[in-house]
Amino acid sequence: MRSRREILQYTGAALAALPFAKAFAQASKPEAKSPGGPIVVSTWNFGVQANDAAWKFLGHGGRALDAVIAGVAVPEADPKNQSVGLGGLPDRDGHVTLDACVMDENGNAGSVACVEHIVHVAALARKVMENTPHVMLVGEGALQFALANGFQKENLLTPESEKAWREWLKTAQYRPVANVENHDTIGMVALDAAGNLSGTCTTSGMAYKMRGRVGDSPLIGAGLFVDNEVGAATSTGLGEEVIKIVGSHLVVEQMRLGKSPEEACRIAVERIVKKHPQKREDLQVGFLALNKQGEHGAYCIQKGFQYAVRSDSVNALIDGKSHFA
Ligand code: SD4
Repeated sequence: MRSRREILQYTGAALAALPFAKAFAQASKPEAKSPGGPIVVSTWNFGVQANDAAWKFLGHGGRALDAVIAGVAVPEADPKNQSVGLGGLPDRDGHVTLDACVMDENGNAGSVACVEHIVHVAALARKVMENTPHVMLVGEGALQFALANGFQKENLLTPESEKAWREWLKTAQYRPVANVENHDTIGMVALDAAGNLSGTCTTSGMAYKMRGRVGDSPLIGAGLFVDNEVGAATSTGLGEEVIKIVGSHLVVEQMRLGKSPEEACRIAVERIVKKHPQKREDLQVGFLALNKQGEHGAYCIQKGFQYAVRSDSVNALIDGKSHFA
């Protein structure tokens, strides 16, 4: 099996050698030729490593739901990743609060928001889906539920994240910039060999947010939506804008109308851009979609959003097309 570094070298060299459009076409081509699963896609460059973990299930006929939960567990447990799980940047008062949700092939959904002290919140959202009559638990109640279900209580604020927060406190200016250098959130959607779709989205949310702030990531329809008849979509970026257009649901509904994954993502992005026609450094949103045929695509507001794809024939990191150059 290739190491992560080898994969990045391989994909980096392949993409560097080609103009963007051609690289995108090449990377997408095998999916178009032999549609179907298994395939997994996820947001940002840390998606490459996460997809590897998901592939351990998908590549052996495993269920998409198991694959996505295992996949995102990698960045959740990585203390160096300051936007997901352990080591996530805190809110402006110094608390690390996590959001996550999950949907399976039967349309079941689970979600947790503003949870403290628990690393694997995507798995926790799955527990909410499978073991409660509810869809969403938040805050203290979500923590209690986690502890009652065997999750360990941990301090999620690493010395590095605490240092970054203390540095931020000197000016305390809230600028929600999300791009490849400082991205947040892993959204992952997968199609398994049985032809079933599932997805999850997990994040520490916007760094230095207000206490109690919840973004799009744990909201079914905003940060994630899965419809096993059609496809699945997830989002990253400024959650407030995604919530206001119920973004991932919009993407899936556009695929239902026959749009390709990329076109569906573009329509959702343009819904947001229409409200903010001027390019703004602090406004990034990216959507990522996978349809029932195993075709994938993404679109974002401004350059810088990348997504990772893994199937039998592809292991690549792809630049999402953007509205603004
Ligand atoms: C949020 N959408 O909390 C998340 C953050 C994110 O890239 O994805 N940033 O709003």
